[in-house]
Amino acid sequence: MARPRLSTSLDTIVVLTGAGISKESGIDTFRDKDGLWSKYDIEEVATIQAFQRNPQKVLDFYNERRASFRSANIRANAAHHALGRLEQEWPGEVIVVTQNIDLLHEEGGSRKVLHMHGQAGKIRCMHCDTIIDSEMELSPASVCANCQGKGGLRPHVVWFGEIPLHMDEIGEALDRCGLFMSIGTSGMVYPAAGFVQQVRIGGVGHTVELNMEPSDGHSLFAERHYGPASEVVPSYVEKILREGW
Ligand code: BJW
Repeated sequence: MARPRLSTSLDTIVVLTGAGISKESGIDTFRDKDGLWSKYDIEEVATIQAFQRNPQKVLDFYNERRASFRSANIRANAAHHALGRLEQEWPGEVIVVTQNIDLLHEEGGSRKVLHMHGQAGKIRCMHCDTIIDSEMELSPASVCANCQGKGGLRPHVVWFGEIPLHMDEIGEALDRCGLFMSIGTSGMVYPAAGFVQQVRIGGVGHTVELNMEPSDGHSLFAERHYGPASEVVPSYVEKILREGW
């Protein structure tokens, strides 16, 4: 295993985020006690098989979820803003890799954001692969404006069994980063859960977990801090900007 080295100001920082960073903005997580998967069956709303079996049920789930993100109460919190500040003030590159489909990182000021599980504000046609920005409510009768096909429009999100987006770019960034931070993710969903191992085995980066509680893979991180994202993230960002890692 490569030994992490001390930071230099040109190091790339990769920040992986999960649902926990948006919890204090009013968006439910998945696997907490009150999370989405305590109310919905994953197999019925988050797989392509579910969509083929019962598209109305899957689209109802996503129509409601996508609409809820547009509520005026859903705003970036101090953790998103701290990462925006990190990108502005860190002399090297900062890449946010998010599993979240909301746009709160962008609202918090981050410009380099890779949405590996898609985006709530986009839809995709499975007939012609066209992806467009759209807030429209989808139904099995919705027609694609590009190919005129019916029944193929779906939210542009990544369900279980599908390949996450931007994987080549993410893999390359993990191999060369000086710091890998994992924020607000349970570490239960791959490939994101394996990023820390990739950094420790193949890269040179220091690894840090910031979460409400120890994640599944917490022991793989060299440094760990626990508490609400709105507190631990600004405080860790402050420390990095002051003295590195
Ligand atoms: C706070 C906080 C606060 C709370 N402050 N923290 C065995 C069988 C079948 C499949 C597999 C298998 N083993 C592995 C797989 C693959 C599968 C998988 O991982 N399954 C596991 C369940 C085992 N993965 C996939 O299928 C993925 N694709 C894939 O692997 O393709 C193959 C491939 C990969 C790479 C290259 C080539 C090929 C796709 C996964 C798609 C996941 N999709 C979803 C839905 C997205 C759309 C939507 O949002 O609706 O993504 S499911 C859901 O889980 C969502 C999330 O992004 C993802 C991760 O959840 P996250 O973000 O970690 O949330 P939680 O709720 O789990 O955790 C929240 C954390 O925050 C907790 O720790 C809290 O403590 C903390 N917290 N409040 C700080 N205030």
